[in-house]
Amino acid sequence: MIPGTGSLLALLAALLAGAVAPADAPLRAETIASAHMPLLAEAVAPPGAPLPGLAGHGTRHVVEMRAFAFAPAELEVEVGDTVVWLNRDPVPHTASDSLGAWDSGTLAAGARWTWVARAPGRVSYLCALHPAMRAVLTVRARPAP
Ligand SMILES: [Cu+2]
Repeated sequence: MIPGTGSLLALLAALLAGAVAPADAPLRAETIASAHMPLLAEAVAPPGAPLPGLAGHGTRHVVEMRAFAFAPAELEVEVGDTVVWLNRDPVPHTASDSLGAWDSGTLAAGARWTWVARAPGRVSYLCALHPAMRAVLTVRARPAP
């Protein structure tokens, strides 16, 4: 048997499983609580409850990790906005700034990680576990009132 064949098959099976996972699968409470820097309100939210935004502090954006890709792969937000990475795959992923400024840590299947944009800039990020998973995040300065 060729070494690595088993893990390749497992990866393929995981990909197929991810492709057919229901889009509206409910999040599990324990995965929400295990996110690295949860907003307090999110950490105590019951499973399936809508996530409260940061009241008066910008827009909430969601990036899904699905079928070994970030969706959307390009996202523009403003300073003060919140970005939530949500792992829809049956395997762990990370969202890791390629320059090392921020890192979600390992997000298990169904887990999410919330991050608030603090400064303008354009960064590429990737999954540290699957470096072919890449995306770009642009943070724009908030327009003067
Ligand atoms: Cu990954």
